[in-house]
Amino acid sequence: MFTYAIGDIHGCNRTFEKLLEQLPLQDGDALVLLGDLIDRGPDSKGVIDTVFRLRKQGYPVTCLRGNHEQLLLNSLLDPDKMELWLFNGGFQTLESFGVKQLLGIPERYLNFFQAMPHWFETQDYLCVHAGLNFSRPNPLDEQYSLLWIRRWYDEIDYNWLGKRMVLHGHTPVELETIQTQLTNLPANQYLNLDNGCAYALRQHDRPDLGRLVAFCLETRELFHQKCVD
Ligand SMILES: [Mn+2]
Repeated sequence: MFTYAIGDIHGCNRTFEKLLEQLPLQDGDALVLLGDLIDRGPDSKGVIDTVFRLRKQGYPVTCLRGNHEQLLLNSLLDPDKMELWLFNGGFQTLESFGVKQLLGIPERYLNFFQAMPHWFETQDYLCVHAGLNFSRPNPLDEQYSLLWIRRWYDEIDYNWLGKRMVLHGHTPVELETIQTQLTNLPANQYLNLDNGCAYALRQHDRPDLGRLVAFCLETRELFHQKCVD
């Protein structure tokens, strides 16, 4: 039985489905999505529907909360936060649901967002969206950093971390960086799986980005799919 972790999908459901086709998924295998399933890309609703389909097929799919899901949830509680979410890709998410307002999104999807955990742990791995604030006695207590932190590698408290390896997304890096981090995984104990899939959708000067990345926790094999959305 294998577990596959997948980086930030950002509404790129066609790419997500193509990546899934590449994975040798078998009964009993599990998936961990590292957050930011929604926003920016064209089909956030479709991404959640793909998760629902996989679960129906019997695959346990853990969907971590990313800062983008948190922006959506914040807007639900406080309409003043709405603009920030909309301008960070929330418009595209509403569009994918064919609605103009957040409350137009069907309840089962809102319940899905509300239920997303901030982190997930296996025997060997700690999975988070962005990273950890190691200045805290228990870095898992600081939800803000789990969703937003960048450049935390120099602060890692290896006494606290023990033998666990951290898998995360949130900060797009080149495929080459991901491969180097994989080589150094036993020593450094961190691996970023975000190659900025949604960057392929907009004008940018980062041709080294634009793929969705998956990683098998047991075999340590990397899979990647160029954005087709
Ligand atoms: Mn993020």
